[in-house]
Amino acid sequence: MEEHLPQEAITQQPNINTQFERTSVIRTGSIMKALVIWFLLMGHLAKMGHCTEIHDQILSITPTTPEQVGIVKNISTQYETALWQPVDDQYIQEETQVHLFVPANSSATVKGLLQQHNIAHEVLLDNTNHLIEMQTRNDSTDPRSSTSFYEQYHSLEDIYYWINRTAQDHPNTIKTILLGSSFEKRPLYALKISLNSENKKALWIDCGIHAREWISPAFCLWFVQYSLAFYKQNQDITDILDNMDVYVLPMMNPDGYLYTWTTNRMWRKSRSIHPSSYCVGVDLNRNFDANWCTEGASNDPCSEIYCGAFPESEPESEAVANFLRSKKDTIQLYLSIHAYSQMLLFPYSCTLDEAQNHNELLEMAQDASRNIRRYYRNTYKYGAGAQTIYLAPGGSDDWAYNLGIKYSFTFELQDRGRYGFLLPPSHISQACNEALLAVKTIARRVIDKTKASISPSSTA
Ligand code: 0X9
Ligand code: ZN
Repeated sequence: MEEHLPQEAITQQPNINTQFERTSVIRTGSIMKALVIWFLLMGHLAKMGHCTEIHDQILSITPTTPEQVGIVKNISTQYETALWQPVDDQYIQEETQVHLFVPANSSATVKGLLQQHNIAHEVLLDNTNHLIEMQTRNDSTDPRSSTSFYEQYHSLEDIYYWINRTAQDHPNTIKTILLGSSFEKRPLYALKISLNSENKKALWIDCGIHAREWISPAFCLWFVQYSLAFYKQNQDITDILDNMDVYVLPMMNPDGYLYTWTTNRMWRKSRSIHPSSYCVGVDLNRNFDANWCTEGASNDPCSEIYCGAFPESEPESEAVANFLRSKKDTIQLYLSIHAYSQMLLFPYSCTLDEAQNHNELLEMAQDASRNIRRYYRNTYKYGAGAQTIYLAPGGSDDWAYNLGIKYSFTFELQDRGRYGFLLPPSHISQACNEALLAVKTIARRVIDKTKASISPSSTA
C-alpha cells in the first residue's frame, strides 16, 4: 500500500504537541510564535500530502518487445484496471500505445511492474475523479451558466425527459417510436424527424451502444436540436430533411449508461445476466449477425467484447435489428456513433474482404474527413473497419450493410486519447460539430446519388 502524507501529518502532531508542552513555561510571545510555526507546519504538510496523493489515473503504456506485450496483457487482465484502448487485451501489440485506467489502489503495483520490466509509460490523465466530476456537474439550472443544455452530459433520467419533451414540443415534426425495451426493461425510444411527409427515403442514427462513450448520446441530442433549430436556416440540414426522414435512437444501451452514472464510469457492455457466469453484460456491437463471434469477438461472458449467447440474443440489438428489417427498403444511410479515436469507418469490420461499393464508401468518408480538417483543423482517419482498426465481427454497421443498406458508417468521435471517454463538457460542441459536418457531407452525397439514379437523363 502507498503511504499517504496526510497520515504522516497526523502522526507528527503529538510530537509537535509535546514540544509545545515543554515550552509552556516560557513567555506568551514564545507561545504565540510556536503556535504560528505549528499552524504553518501543519499547512505545509497538508499541502505536501495533497501534492503526492495518488489518484485514479489513465496511463499510456507502449510495450516494445513480445515479453513486454505479455506483461501489459497480464496487468490489464489480472489487476483491477480497465482497458480504454485497445478494447481487449488480444489487440495489445508492440509499439502501439495502450491506454489503461488504473485506480488509485492498484497504482503502486501496476507502476512497480512496469518499472521492473522497463516498460515505457506516462500518465495521460491524473485524477480522473476530477474529470468525472466535471462531466456529471450539471449547471443548466444555474442562470449564470453560459453553457447550453447541449454542451453538457446528461443522466439517463434527463435524456428520457428530453425525448418526451422534444416530441411534445414538436408534434408536427417529431414522433417517438418505441422499438422495444432493454434487459432491465427500460424503453428504447427512437425519434422520427419528418418534414413535409410523403414517402421519403430515410437516414438512421444510433447513439450509446457502448455505455462509457458519453459523447455519443450527446451527439444524438445535438443532432436533433440542430435539425429543429436550423431547418430552413442552414442549407445542408434543410436538404437532408427535405429529402429524408431521420430516425434517431439517442440511447441504445440505457442499462449500461445508467450504470456508468451510478457505479462504474468505465462500463462498456449492456447489463444482462447470464445463467452460466457471474460476469454481466454483452458487447452489443458484437451481438449482430455479421460473422457473429468469429475472430475479434469473445465467447467469454467476462470479456469486454463478449458476443452473447447467439446473434441478437440481447433485447437491445434485437429491437434495433427488428426495426431496421422492417424499414430496410426505406433506410438508405445507417450511422452508428461511438468514441473515441476520431475515425470514420465503414464495412467491413467482420472480415478483411472489401465491401462491394468500397470505393464509393471510401470517397464519402474521405470527403467528410477533408471537410473536418478544413473547417475544424482536426484529423479523422477513415477506411474499412477491419483494415483501419481491427477485426470486430457482429457489429451493427456490417449487419445493416448486409441487410441492404449500402451506405453504412460507424463514426468514432473525439478525441484521440487526451481525455478519451472523459472528454470535458467544454469539448462537446466541437466534437458534435465535427460529427455533424461528417453527417452532412455523407448524406449530401447519398441524396445526390439517389437523385442521379432516378433522374430521366440517367435512365435514358
Ligand atoms: O469495437 C467497436 O465496437 C468500435 N470501436 S469502440 O472503441 N467504440 O468500441 C468499432 C466498431 C466498428 N464496426 C464494427 N466493428 N462493426
Ligand atoms: Zn463504441
